[in-house]
Amino acid sequence: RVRATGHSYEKYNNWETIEAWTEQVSSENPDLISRSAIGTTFLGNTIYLLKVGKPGSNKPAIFMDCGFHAREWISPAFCQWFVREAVRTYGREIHMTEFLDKLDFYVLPVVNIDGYIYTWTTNRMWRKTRSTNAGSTCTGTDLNRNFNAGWCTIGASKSPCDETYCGSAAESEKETKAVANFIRNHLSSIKAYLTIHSYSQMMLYPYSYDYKLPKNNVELNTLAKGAVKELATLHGTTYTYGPGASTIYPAAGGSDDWAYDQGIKYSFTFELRDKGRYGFVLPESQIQPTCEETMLAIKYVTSYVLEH
Ligand code: ING
Ligand code: ZN
Repeated sequence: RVRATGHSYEKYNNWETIEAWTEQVSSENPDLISRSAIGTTFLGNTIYLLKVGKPGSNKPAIFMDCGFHAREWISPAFCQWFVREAVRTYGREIHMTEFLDKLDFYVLPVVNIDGYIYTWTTNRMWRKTRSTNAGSTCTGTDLNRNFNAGWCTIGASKSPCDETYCGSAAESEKETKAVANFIRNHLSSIKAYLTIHSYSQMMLYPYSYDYKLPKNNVELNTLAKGAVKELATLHGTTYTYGPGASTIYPAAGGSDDWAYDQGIKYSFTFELRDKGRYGFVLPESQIQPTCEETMLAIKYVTSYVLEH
Protein backbone atom coordinates (compact mmCIF):
# COMPACT_ATOMS: atom_id res chain seq x y z
CA ARG A 1 0.00 0.00 0.00
CA VAL A 2 1.29 3.41 -1.00
CA ARG A 3 1.25 5.96 1.80
CA ALA A 4 0.00 9.50 1.41
CA THR A 5 2.87 11.94 1.44
CA GLY A 6 3.19 15.69 1.03
CA HIS A 7 2.32 16.99 -2.39
CA SER A 8 5.10 18.48 -4.50
CA TYR A 9 4.96 19.88 -8.02
CA GLU A 10 8.57 18.82 -8.56
CA LYS A 11 7.97 15.22 -7.56
CA TYR A 12 5.78 12.42 -8.80
CA ASN A 13 2.78 12.18 -6.52
CA ASN A 14 0.83 9.01 -5.80
CA TRP A 15 -2.92 8.93 -6.38
CA GLU A 16 -3.82 9.46 -2.73
CA THR A 17 -1.74 12.63 -2.79
CA ILE A 18 -3.13 13.82 -6.13
CA GLU A 19 -6.69 13.20 -4.97
CA ALA A 20 -6.08 15.26 -1.81
CA TRP A 21 -4.44 17.92 -3.98
CA THR A 22 -7.54 18.24 -6.21
CA GLU A 23 -9.59 18.96 -3.09
CA GLN A 24 -7.05 21.40 -1.68
CA VAL A 25 -6.25 23.37 -4.83
CA SER A 26 -9.96 23.83 -5.59
CA SER A 27 -10.94 24.82 -2.05
CA GLU A 28 -8.01 27.25 -1.82
CA ASN A 29 -8.89 28.90 -5.15
CA PRO A 30 -12.70 28.95 -5.26
CA ASP A 31 -12.69 32.02 -7.52
CA LEU A 32 -10.78 30.10 -10.22
CA ILE A 33 -11.24 26.36 -9.74
CA SER A 34 -14.19 24.09 -9.25
CA ARG A 35 -13.88 20.34 -8.87
CA SER A 36 -16.37 17.81 -10.11
CA ALA A 37 -16.47 14.06 -10.56
CA ILE A 38 -17.19 12.76 -14.05
CA GLY A 39 -17.34 9.08 -13.14
CA THR A 40 -15.60 6.27 -11.37
CA THR A 41 -13.00 3.77 -12.55
CA PHE A 42 -13.30 -0.01 -12.75
CA LEU A 43 -11.90 -0.27 -9.21
CA GLY A 44 -14.15 2.47 -7.89
CA ASN A 45 -11.80 5.43 -7.82
CA THR A 46 -13.33 8.85 -8.49
CA ILE A 47 -12.38 10.53 -11.77
CA TYR A 48 -12.02 14.21 -10.92
CA LEU A 49 -12.20 17.12 -13.30
CA LEU A 50 -11.02 20.62 -12.47
CA LYS A 51 -12.69 23.53 -14.22
CA VAL A 52 -10.15 26.33 -14.24
CA GLY A 53 -11.28 29.84 -15.18
CA LYS A 54 -13.13 32.91 -13.98
CA PRO A 55 -16.86 32.23 -13.80
CA GLY A 56 -18.76 33.66 -16.75
CA SER A 57 -21.57 32.79 -19.12
CA ASN A 58 -21.15 31.03 -22.46
CA LYS A 59 -17.39 30.73 -22.15
CA PRO A 60 -15.50 28.62 -24.65
CA ALA A 61 -13.38 25.84 -23.17
CA ILE A 62 -10.26 23.79 -23.72
CA PHE A 63 -10.29 20.21 -22.46
CA MET A 64 -6.98 18.69 -21.35
CA ASP A 65 -6.44 15.26 -19.88
CA CYS A 66 -3.43 13.53 -18.35
CA GLY A 67 -2.69 10.00 -17.26
CA PHE A 68 -4.35 7.89 -19.96
CA HIS A 69 -1.41 5.51 -19.71
CA ALA A 70 -0.38 4.48 -16.22
CA ARG A 71 3.40 4.51 -16.61
CA GLU A 72 3.63 7.95 -18.25
CA TRP A 73 4.15 9.71 -14.92
CA ILE A 74 5.26 13.03 -16.39
CA SER A 75 1.74 13.45 -17.78
CA PRO A 76 -0.19 13.79 -14.48
CA ALA A 77 2.74 15.86 -13.21
CA PHE A 78 2.09 18.28 -16.07
CA CYS A 79 -1.64 18.62 -15.39
CA GLN A 80 -0.84 19.49 -11.77
CA TRP A 81 1.81 21.96 -12.90
CA PHE A 82 -0.61 23.58 -15.33
CA VAL A 83 -3.23 24.15 -12.63
CA ARG A 84 -0.64 25.64 -10.29
CA GLU A 85 0.63 27.96 -13.01
CA ALA A 86 -2.92 29.05 -13.78
CA VAL A 87 -3.67 30.06 -10.19
CA ARG A 88 -0.15 31.42 -9.58
CA THR A 89 -0.05 33.67 -12.65
CA TYR A 90 -3.67 34.78 -12.94
CA GLY A 91 -3.68 38.53 -12.40
CA ARG A 92 0.12 38.66 -12.74
CA GLU A 93 0.77 37.56 -16.27
CA ILE A 94 -1.26 39.12 -19.06
CA HIS A 95 -1.74 36.02 -21.19
CA MET A 96 -2.89 33.65 -18.44
CA THR A 97 -5.13 36.39 -17.08
CA GLU A 98 -6.76 36.84 -20.47
CA PHE A 99 -7.12 33.08 -20.94
CA LEU A 100 -8.88 32.53 -17.64
CA ASP A 101 -11.08 35.58 -18.14
CA LYS A 102 -12.17 34.46 -21.58
CA LEU A 103 -12.22 30.68 -21.43
CA ASP A 104 -12.28 27.69 -19.12
CA PHE A 105 -9.79 24.88 -19.00
CA TYR A 106 -11.19 21.51 -18.09
CA VAL A 107 -8.24 19.66 -16.60
CA LEU A 108 -8.51 15.94 -15.88
CA PRO A 109 -5.40 15.17 -13.77
CA VAL A 110 -5.47 11.35 -14.06
CA VAL A 111 -7.82 9.37 -16.30
CA ASN A 112 -6.45 5.87 -15.69
CA ILE A 113 -6.31 6.04 -11.90
CA ASP A 114 -6.41 2.27 -11.34
CA GLY A 115 -3.45 1.76 -13.66
CA TYR A 116 -1.58 4.68 -12.12
CA ILE A 117 -1.97 3.18 -8.64
CA TYR A 118 -0.76 -0.16 -9.97
CA THR A 119 2.45 1.47 -11.29
CA TRP A 120 3.12 2.71 -7.74
CA THR A 121 2.38 -0.56 -5.97
CA THR A 122 3.24 -3.39 -8.32
CA ASN A 123 4.54 -2.74 -11.83
CA ARG A 124 6.10 0.59 -12.79
CA MET A 125 5.76 -0.21 -16.50
CA TRP A 126 1.99 -0.90 -16.57
CA ARG A 127 0.13 0.92 -19.37
CA LYS A 128 -3.48 -0.24 -19.47
CA THR A 129 -6.43 -0.04 -17.10
CA ARG A 130 -6.93 -2.73 -14.45
CA SER A 131 -10.28 -4.07 -15.61
CA THR A 132 -10.79 -7.81 -15.88
CA ASN A 133 -11.42 -9.45 -19.23
CA ALA A 134 -14.00 -12.20 -19.66
CA GLY A 135 -12.45 -15.46 -20.80
CA SER A 136 -8.89 -14.31 -20.12
CA THR A 137 -6.55 -14.23 -17.17
CA CYS A 138 -4.97 -11.06 -18.55
CA THR A 139 -5.94 -7.67 -17.16
CA GLY A 140 -6.53 -4.26 -18.67
CA THR A 141 -7.56 -2.34 -21.76
CA ASP A 142 -5.57 0.35 -23.54
CA LEU A 143 -7.74 3.44 -23.07
CA ASN A 144 -6.14 5.08 -26.10
CA ARG A 145 -7.43 2.22 -28.28
CA ASN A 146 -10.90 2.19 -26.73
CA PHE A 147 -12.48 5.26 -28.35
CA ASN A 148 -14.91 4.98 -31.23
CA ALA A 149 -12.57 6.17 -33.98
CA GLY A 150 -11.88 3.38 -36.45
CA TRP A 151 -12.04 1.21 -33.36
CA CYS A 152 -9.58 -1.70 -33.41
CA THR A 153 -8.97 -1.59 -37.16
CA ILE A 154 -5.23 -0.83 -37.08
CA GLY A 155 -2.40 -0.61 -34.56
CA ALA A 156 -4.52 -2.20 -31.84
CA SER A 157 -5.01 -5.73 -30.58
CA LYS A 158 -8.08 -7.88 -29.94
CA SER A 159 -6.12 -9.98 -27.46
CA PRO A 160 -6.57 -8.99 -23.80
CA CYS A 161 -3.00 -9.99 -23.06
CA ASP A 162 -1.55 -7.35 -25.37
CA GLU A 163 -0.46 -3.83 -24.35
CA THR A 164 -2.69 -2.28 -27.02
CA TYR A 165 -5.82 -4.32 -26.29
CA CYS A 166 -8.73 -2.26 -27.64
CA GLY A 167 -11.32 -3.64 -25.22
CA SER A 168 -14.44 -5.73 -25.89
CA ALA A 169 -16.10 -2.79 -27.71
CA ALA A 170 -15.54 0.92 -28.24
CA GLU A 171 -16.13 2.70 -24.91
CA SER A 172 -16.19 -0.61 -23.04
CA GLU A 173 -14.15 0.99 -20.25
CA LYS A 174 -15.75 3.16 -17.58
CA GLU A 175 -12.87 5.61 -17.88
CA THR A 176 -13.42 6.01 -21.65
CA LYS A 177 -17.17 6.44 -21.10
CA ALA A 178 -16.61 9.11 -18.48
CA VAL A 179 -14.34 11.17 -20.75
CA ALA A 180 -16.47 10.65 -23.87
CA ASN A 181 -19.75 11.44 -22.09
CA PHE A 182 -18.35 14.64 -20.60
CA ILE A 183 -17.03 15.81 -23.96
CA ARG A 184 -20.27 14.89 -25.77
CA ASN A 185 -22.21 16.88 -23.18
CA HIS A 186 -19.97 19.96 -23.61
CA LEU A 187 -19.38 19.92 -27.37
CA SER A 188 -20.83 23.38 -27.88
CA SER A 189 -18.18 24.96 -25.64
CA ILE A 190 -15.09 22.78 -26.16
CA LYS A 191 -12.89 24.34 -28.85
CA ALA A 192 -9.74 22.26 -28.31
CA TYR A 193 -8.90 18.80 -27.00
CA LEU A 194 -5.41 18.20 -25.63
CA THR A 195 -4.23 14.84 -24.33
CA ILE A 196 -0.87 14.52 -22.61
CA HIS A 197 1.24 11.38 -23.02
CA SER A 198 4.92 10.49 -22.99
CA TYR A 199 7.43 9.87 -24.35
CA SER A 200 9.09 10.85 -27.68
CA GLN A 201 8.72 14.65 -27.90
CA MET A 202 6.00 14.89 -30.49
CA MET A 203 2.94 16.98 -31.12
CA LEU A 204 0.45 14.85 -33.01
CA TYR A 205 -2.87 15.67 -34.61
CA PRO A 206 -5.42 13.52 -36.48
CA TYR A 207 -5.52 11.10 -37.93
CA SER A 208 -3.94 8.09 -36.34
CA TYR A 209 -6.61 5.55 -37.31
CA ASP A 210 -6.07 6.23 -41.01
CA TYR A 211 -3.52 7.88 -43.28
CA LYS A 212 -6.20 10.32 -44.43
CA LEU A 213 -5.67 13.94 -43.44
CA PRO A 214 -8.09 16.11 -41.47
CA LYS A 215 -9.87 18.92 -43.34
CA ASN A 216 -7.87 21.62 -41.56
CA ASN A 217 -4.60 19.73 -41.76
CA VAL A 218 -2.67 22.72 -43.11
CA GLU A 219 -3.91 24.83 -40.22
CA LEU A 220 -3.09 22.11 -37.66
CA ASN A 221 0.39 21.70 -39.14
CA THR A 222 1.07 25.43 -38.91
CA LEU A 223 -0.26 25.57 -35.37
CA ALA A 224 1.84 22.59 -34.28
CA LYS A 225 4.92 24.05 -35.94
CA GLY A 226 4.47 27.31 -34.05
CA ALA A 227 3.80 25.55 -30.74
CA VAL A 228 6.89 23.32 -30.88
CA LYS A 229 9.04 26.26 -31.93
CA GLU A 230 7.83 28.16 -28.90
CA LEU A 231 8.43 25.11 -26.67
CA ALA A 232 12.03 24.86 -27.88
CA THR A 233 12.85 28.46 -26.95
CA LEU A 234 13.19 27.57 -23.26
CA HIS A 235 15.64 24.63 -23.18
CA GLY A 236 16.18 23.76 -26.82
CA THR A 237 13.98 20.66 -26.60
CA THR A 238 13.07 19.57 -30.11
CA TYR A 239 9.69 18.12 -31.00
CA THR A 240 8.53 16.56 -34.21
CA TYR A 241 4.93 17.10 -35.27
CA GLY A 242 2.40 15.87 -37.80
CA PRO A 243 -0.54 13.52 -38.29
CA GLY A 244 -0.35 10.59 -35.87
CA ALA A 245 -0.38 7.78 -38.43
CA SER A 246 2.64 9.01 -40.36
CA THR A 247 4.49 10.71 -37.49
CA ILE A 248 4.41 8.04 -34.76
CA TYR A 249 2.46 5.00 -36.01
CA PRO A 250 -1.03 4.14 -37.21
CA ALA A 251 -3.28 3.35 -34.24
CA ALA A 252 -7.07 3.30 -34.07
CA GLY A 253 -9.30 4.16 -31.13
CA GLY A 254 -7.36 7.17 -29.89
CA SER A 255 -9.04 9.99 -28.04
CA ASP A 256 -7.68 12.79 -30.22
CA ASP A 257 -9.11 11.28 -33.42
CA TRP A 258 -12.44 10.69 -31.68
CA ALA A 259 -12.58 14.25 -30.33
CA TYR A 260 -11.75 15.61 -33.77
CA ASP A 261 -14.51 13.59 -35.40
CA GLN A 262 -16.92 14.96 -32.79
CA GLY A 263 -16.23 18.36 -34.33
CA ILE A 264 -13.42 19.63 -32.07
CA LYS A 265 -11.18 21.11 -34.74
CA TYR A 266 -8.09 21.60 -32.58
CA SER A 267 -7.19 18.18 -31.27
CA PHE A 268 -3.66 17.23 -30.26
CA THR A 269 -1.75 14.48 -28.54
CA PHE A 270 1.42 15.66 -26.84
CA GLU A 271 4.21 13.17 -26.25
CA LEU A 272 6.40 14.84 -23.63
CA ARG A 273 10.08 14.15 -22.79
CA ASP A 274 12.26 12.39 -23.39
CA LYS A 275 13.26 10.56 -26.56
CA GLY A 276 14.14 7.29 -24.84
CA ARG A 277 17.15 7.76 -22.57
CA TYR A 278 14.90 7.47 -19.52
CA GLY A 279 11.66 6.95 -21.38
CA PHE A 280 8.68 6.55 -19.05
CA VAL A 281 10.97 6.73 -16.01
CA LEU A 282 11.85 10.38 -16.49
CA PRO A 283 13.86 11.62 -13.48
CA GLU A 284 12.11 14.00 -11.12
CA SER A 285 14.82 16.57 -11.89
CA GLN A 286 13.22 16.90 -15.34
CA ILE A 287 9.69 17.60 -14.11
CA GLN A 288 10.22 21.35 -13.84
CA PRO A 289 11.97 21.94 -17.19
CA THR A 290 9.55 19.63 -18.98
CA CYS A 291 6.50 21.30 -17.50
CA GLU A 292 7.81 24.82 -18.07
CA GLU A 293 8.52 24.22 -21.75
CA THR A 294 5.22 22.39 -22.23
CA MET A 295 3.38 25.36 -20.72
CA LEU A 296 4.71 27.47 -23.58
CA ALA A 297 3.23 25.13 -26.18
CA ILE A 298 -0.12 24.90 -24.38
CA LYS A 299 -0.28 28.66 -24.04
CA TYR A 300 0.58 29.06 -27.71
CA VAL A 301 -2.31 26.78 -28.68
CA THR A 302 -4.62 28.57 -26.25
CA SER A 303 -3.81 31.99 -27.76
CA TYR A 304 -4.50 30.61 -31.21
CA VAL A 305 -7.81 29.06 -30.16
CA LEU A 306 -8.91 32.33 -28.55
CA GLU A 307 -8.20 34.19 -31.81
CA HIS A 308 -10.10 31.69 -33.96
N1 ING B 1 1.49 7.11 -27.61
C1 ING B 1 0.19 7.10 -28.20
C2 ING B 1 -0.43 5.70 -28.07
O1 ING B 1 -1.53 5.63 -27.56
C3 ING B 1 -1.10 7.76 -30.23
C4 ING B 1 0.24 7.51 -29.66
C5 ING B 1 -1.60 9.06 -30.30
C6 ING B 1 -1.90 6.73 -30.71
C7 ING B 1 -2.84 9.30 -30.83
C8 ING B 1 -3.17 6.97 -31.22
C9 ING B 1 -3.65 8.25 -31.28
O2 ING B 1 0.17 4.72 -28.47
C10 ING B 1 1.77 6.77 -26.33
N2 ING B 1 3.02 6.99 -25.86
O3 ING B 1 0.94 6.32 -25.61
ZN1 ZN C 1 0.49 7.14 -23.75
